[in-house]
Amino acid sequence: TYDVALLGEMMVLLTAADEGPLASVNTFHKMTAGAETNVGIALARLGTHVAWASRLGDDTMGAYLKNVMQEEEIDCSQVQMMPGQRTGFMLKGKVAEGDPPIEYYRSGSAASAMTADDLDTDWLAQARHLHVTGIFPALNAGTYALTVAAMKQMRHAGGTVSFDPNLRPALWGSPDIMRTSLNELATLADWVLPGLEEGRILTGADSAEGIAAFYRKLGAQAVVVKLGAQGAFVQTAEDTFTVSGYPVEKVVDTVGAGDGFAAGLISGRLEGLDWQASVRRAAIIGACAVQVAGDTEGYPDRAKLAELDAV
Ligand code: KDG
Repeated sequence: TYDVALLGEMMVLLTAADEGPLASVNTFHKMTAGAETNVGIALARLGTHVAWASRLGDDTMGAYLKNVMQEEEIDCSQVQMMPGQRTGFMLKGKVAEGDPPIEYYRSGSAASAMTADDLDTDWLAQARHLHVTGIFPALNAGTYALTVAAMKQMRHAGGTVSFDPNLRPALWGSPDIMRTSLNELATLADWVLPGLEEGRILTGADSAEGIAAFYRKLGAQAVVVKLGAQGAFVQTAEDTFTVSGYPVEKVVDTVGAGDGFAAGLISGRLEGLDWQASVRRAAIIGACAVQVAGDTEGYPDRAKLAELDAV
């Protein structure tokens, strides 16, 4: 049995060593990307048992990614290496501030061909929780249907589902399709975790309060609106409050922070912490993630988390 089940595409991330337009950068560092697998890595570092279902190309990059996940002690028994297919990758620029430019090389990748037929309900039944982001379902109708089926199945089996909309306009056909599809997925989630700007785009509400009210009405048990350095706004059936941000010395790269945040929240809740303590843990891990160049190398283990939490 596992604590958390994940679906989603993992990619090789080539991150620029120097600032400047991607086309003129000569040196890239090889790392890993993928919102769902980032969450998995952050959870596993805390000792949460994670299982990941996906496909990789039967190529060098696929072997590299699978090895990374296994080294993080994530169960990959549902990861298929597809003969003759390719593993996706992406480029990420280096910036002095703000979000970095990214470029995808993922269309036609092995993971993007998954459909609802790939859902193994016995596998999913072994987990207590499913975490979903808006990225994998954005790839195409097949991955969307697979995501919906997994969310429905998890709730049917009595588990909980968290959902991070993770807006990626480049992956959706249009802003309207993006909004409608992501809000439909939100109706199948117990915990909805938008960023403030994402929530504004998806709901039309201006404030964190308005965004939380929108998703509570759609049936979410808890809505956590991420406010970046300001922390997070939380609304549950019982309570409404704000958790302050954890101090950061220098922001190096914001990508991966939302995934670390989700992992902190999920691990806290599954360990029986209350919402306040879980969101504080989420904010700590988000703060760790923004201080490094890659998505995942900042995620703390238990000892590091305890040290940071004591400050
Ligand atoms: O949340 C981080 C992800 O955005 C990053 O790892 C890449 O999955 C990714 C994507 O598709 O943008």
